[in-house]
Amino acid sequence: MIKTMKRINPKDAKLAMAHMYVAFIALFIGASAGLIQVLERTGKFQLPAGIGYYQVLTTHGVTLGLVMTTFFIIGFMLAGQSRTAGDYTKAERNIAWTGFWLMLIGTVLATIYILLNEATVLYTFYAPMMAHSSFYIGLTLVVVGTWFGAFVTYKRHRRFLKENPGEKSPLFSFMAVINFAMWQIATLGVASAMLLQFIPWSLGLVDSIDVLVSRTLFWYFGHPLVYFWLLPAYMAWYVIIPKIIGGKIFSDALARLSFILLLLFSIPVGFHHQLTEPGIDPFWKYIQVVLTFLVVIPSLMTAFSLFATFEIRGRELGAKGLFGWFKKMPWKDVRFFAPFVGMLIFIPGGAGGIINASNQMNQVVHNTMFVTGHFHLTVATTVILTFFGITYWLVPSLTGRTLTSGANKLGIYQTILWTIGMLFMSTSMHWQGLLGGPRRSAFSEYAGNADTASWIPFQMFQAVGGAILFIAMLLMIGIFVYLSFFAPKGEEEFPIAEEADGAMETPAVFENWPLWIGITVALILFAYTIPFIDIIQNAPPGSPGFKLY
Ligand code: HAS
Repeated sequence: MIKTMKRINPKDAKLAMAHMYVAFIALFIGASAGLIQVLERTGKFQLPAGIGYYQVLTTHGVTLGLVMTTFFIIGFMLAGQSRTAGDYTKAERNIAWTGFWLMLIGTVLATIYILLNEATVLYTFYAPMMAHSSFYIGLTLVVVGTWFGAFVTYKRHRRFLKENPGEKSPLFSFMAVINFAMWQIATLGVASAMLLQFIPWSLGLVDSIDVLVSRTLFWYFGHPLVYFWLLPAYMAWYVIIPKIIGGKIFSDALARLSFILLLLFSIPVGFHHQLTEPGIDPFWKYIQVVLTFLVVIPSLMTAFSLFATFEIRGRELGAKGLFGWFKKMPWKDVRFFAPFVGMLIFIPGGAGGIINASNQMNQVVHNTMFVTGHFHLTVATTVILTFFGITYWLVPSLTGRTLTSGANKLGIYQTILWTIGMLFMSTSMHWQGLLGGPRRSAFSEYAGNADTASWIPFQMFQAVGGAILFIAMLLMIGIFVYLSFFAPKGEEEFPIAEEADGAMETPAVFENWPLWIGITVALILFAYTIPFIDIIQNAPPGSPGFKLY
């Protein structure tokens, strides 16, 4: 039976909170690095003390893209599973703590080497740029640590099904299992690149690296990485938002189906990040572009489901017409407002993704600031605003405090500031990209070049956006600290919605894991086996590697 209590077991709460602390420290470091970057790109600001632009960019990408997201997501998923499927056992909790410590040790190790300027290889660590071996070992520990969290999640889900024969599993727990399954299958790619290529190469055990193999393994992981960020936001949209607006989940079956489709199609699509790379047969790029368009479908299903939830709730409250629901939503409740703005921004963010994925258009935008604009809308707005929306109730619920009306109001300001800052940043990034402005380029790379003068105004806009975002980040950190340590003691609801009456029954086949994992593996083998053999058979001599620092 699904638990209805408001708070979770204090020991599970402590575990989830440990992840949150690391996530918010990473947010502070990463967003501060972001401000420094946009200032450097105005050409009016010199980095002090010999700090390099690419070092700061690596800090920004790794702390936000890999550390902040991963810790937040695992903390959220563990808390949500404990809330919906029930407490973890002592053994399960110990496994999750082991994962947490491994991730933390790995993060500290990688961060030390980035700060020492010995791992200035950006968050995608493309070879032949070479980092200190400890950076790769650190990241590998982070990945291995996440597998412990995954294992606990599968175990708890299974235990629920065993303890409640014939009952449907909680939707949240089901979604957490899908997200971890996708992550685990995907991280096998990056883990093999680390263990078989980067670590031996950076230790000097081999003297060269096959660049295309390493990039292919990275992007086999890299696209599902972005869905690993997105799916927890979808969990909140499907399971939590309906409760916050006083409504119900439109359809449990539709939600599960969309997650299954995301599992199936999110991995065999990595080539859409490599469309301009020589060495990969265009036929297989074409196949993966087709699969990319298939992975858009579950997002459209999600949009449909959300509109249905909003409309049904709106009509219950007396709304009429297609968009009458709009006036009936709880706009003053930050738990709704922040994720809603995230959803809204996902409409242009998703459209940008479809542009990127379209082969011919990709030739125009690849490696330009357009792509940077795309991911500042998707991950840095849609996903992050949803994570902030979760923080407002999750943190007080875990720490035994309450979301006060003052903190709620500050949260609304925070959301508005973040959105304005990001609109400045990402609009100018998209535009600059269309004018050919390259991504990942320090001002000093093109300073004084007459052809590039047209980019400068956009970089000024990015600096304005970055400054607003920095203030918004400080505000968010302040709210987080307040909710963690200073808000009044009390009980904050952990909102979990129920399914609408009369919704279609959830087919039992959705719980058939060998089937879904089997199809996922088959699709991956189909999309990757032949081109991968081809890449290896026709490999040019390996690259010796170089350092950016
Ligand atoms: Fe992407 C590059 C294609 C989604 C993140 N992407 C990136 C990179 C990142 C990233 C980080 O095909 C850069 C990587 C790097 O460093 O090189 N992306 C896509 C496609 C989608 C997509 C097809 N991306 C995301 C998401 C991300 C993310 C999500 C993070 C969370 N992306 C690409 C491609 C590249 C790429 C190429 C490589 C480019 C290159 O050349 O390097 C799709 O999943 C998007 C589908 C989404 C939709 C939107 C559905 C809308 C919803 C909201 C409903 C709103 C409501 C409110 C209900 C179709 C669900 C409405 C209210 C009203 C009042 C109207």
